[in-house]
Amino acid sequence: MVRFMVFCLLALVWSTTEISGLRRGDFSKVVKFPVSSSSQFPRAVISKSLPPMDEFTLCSWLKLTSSEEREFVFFSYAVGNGGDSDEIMASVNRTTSTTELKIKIANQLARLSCATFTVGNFHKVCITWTSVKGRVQFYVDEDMCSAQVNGVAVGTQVRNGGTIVLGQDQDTVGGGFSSDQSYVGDLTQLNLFDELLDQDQIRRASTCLSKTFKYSPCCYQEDEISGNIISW
Ligand SMILES: [Ca+2]
Repeated sequence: MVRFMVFCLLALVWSTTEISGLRRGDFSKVVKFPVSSSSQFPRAVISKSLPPMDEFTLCSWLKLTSSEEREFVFFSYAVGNGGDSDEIMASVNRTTSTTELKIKIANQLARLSCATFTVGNFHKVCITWTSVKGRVQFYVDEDMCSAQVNGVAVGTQVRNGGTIVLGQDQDTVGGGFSSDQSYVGDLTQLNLFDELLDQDQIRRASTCLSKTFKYSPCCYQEDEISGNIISW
């Protein structure tokens, strides 16, 4: 399977912050997504396509710093145009009563309330999907959210040939952004695997087991596993 490293691919398109040269496990490089009134909206582009995948695990450390009640998209992989462009789209969605994690795969939505995800703290979020039964599982700080979702993109494959954008939703490939879906906060150590990780592997993915650093990204050192598709 093709392996490529995120530090080779990230091209920053807002401000002058330099995030090239990321090292695996380097949490000193945190991508910050400030509130912005720019028509571009804060975002970073990984200008490399993903391979076709019939299962995957996406992990990242997220610190949401806005308490607005809306959707905050942290990962978007778009293929094609228009309504079918959400090949993968992952977000945090806040309402008056809940904070949900959401993911769209092949334009099909899974959502689940995860009470342990709180605003203003770093949390490790992992989302797994397999085309078998279309099963989606959400993990916050290594614990699976209360339930799983089935029937999402059953028997399909995530297509290749698209573009990844961090911190924004793409309605078209590389564009179609809207301010009310922009991510506001910090993001680091994003890892993507083209396989279904189990709970023990989730624990070792994207670093950090130490209770001391439970809510800060930290390096899990030799037992850490990092994404074979995107590795940060
Ligand atoms: Ca949109």
